[in-house]
Amino acid sequence: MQLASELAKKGQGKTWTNPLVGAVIVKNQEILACGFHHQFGKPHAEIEALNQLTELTAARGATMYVTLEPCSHYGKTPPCAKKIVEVGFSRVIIGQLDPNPLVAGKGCQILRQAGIKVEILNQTQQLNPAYNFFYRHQRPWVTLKYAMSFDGKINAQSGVRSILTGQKAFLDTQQLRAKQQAILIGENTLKVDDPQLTVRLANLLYPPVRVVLVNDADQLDLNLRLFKSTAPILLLSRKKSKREWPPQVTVLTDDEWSPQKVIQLLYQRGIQSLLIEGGAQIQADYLGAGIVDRLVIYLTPHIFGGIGLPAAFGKATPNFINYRVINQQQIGEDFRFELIRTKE
Ligand code: AOF
Ligand code: ZN
Repeated sequence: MQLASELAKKGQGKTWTNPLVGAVIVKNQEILACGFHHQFGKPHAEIEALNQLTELTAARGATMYVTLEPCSHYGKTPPCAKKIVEVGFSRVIIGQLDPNPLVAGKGCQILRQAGIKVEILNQTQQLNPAYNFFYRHQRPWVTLKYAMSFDGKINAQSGVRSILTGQKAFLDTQQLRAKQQAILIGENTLKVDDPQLTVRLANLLYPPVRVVLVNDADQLDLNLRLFKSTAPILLLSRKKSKREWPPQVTVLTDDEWSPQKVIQLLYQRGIQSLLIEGGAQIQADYLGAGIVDRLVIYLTPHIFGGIGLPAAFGKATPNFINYRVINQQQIGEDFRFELIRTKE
């Protein structure tokens, strides 16, 4: 199962909206074949492994280790569970059940009904945290990320972009972004920081959708760096747009884009993970609404001093739920804290 999990990770960044899945075929304590899900729309891990065999008969009586319950539905590909039965496996060891209601236990049922021994280990959930969360809670898995000085400021000067963290922390945030399907910021951050919100370290097949909450999309300066990249952009505007937009831009209008409304919209669009990157007002709104599942905080050894500089949260967050630190480490000059809710 460990090998199957390692294989699964090779699909990182290419399988959304599908999960990362790996499979290993074993007979007489010998590995006959391995496979993983390479890309959305391509064959599933189990089929990739079977395709490595010169003769399918070699797998008769064998054991399949697979990180996710084999599927039971006709999607882009026919059901893997049926194929496993057809080939004549005697045992299937499964990392976790599939939370996707299309499958959810039906894959196991097909296998068991055919007399195949099925074991569920419940140990591969961490491969696909967002995928699992999305189906369990019917909304994306939300991470809130910010950097602040030792005296709790997120900017060295009001209204001016400041780079707080060092190069190593920058690389770390790029890794974090690479695993997200959407990134959210507010209009103020867009104007002050002029961020690209792209993943520069890897050429991703599905770069995160850059979501920006704005008052009036038509007032935005098209020279902003956001518009220079072809990664998708979703502008959630309060005023209707009459502008011609570049092809990567979608504009949606509503009188009020509350956190709940935004999260619901992203859910409907199949977005399984969201990273909130500022600023102070949005951070407070989303934390206050109780929809932040994880916090990633970079603490940088500067003291800016003075009063009136923006703090990490623009207002009190009365619904603040308890979070606990699950990981802390030094990254170059900076310190990184990862927190999750005490209760889900
Ligand atoms: C994968 N890879 O290796 C396994 C999956 O549209 P389809 O046919 O590709 O079906 C996608 C669903 O199949 C996916 O959401 C998950 O429930 C199930 N199993 N998916 O992409 C795999 N075993
Ligand atoms: Zn399948």
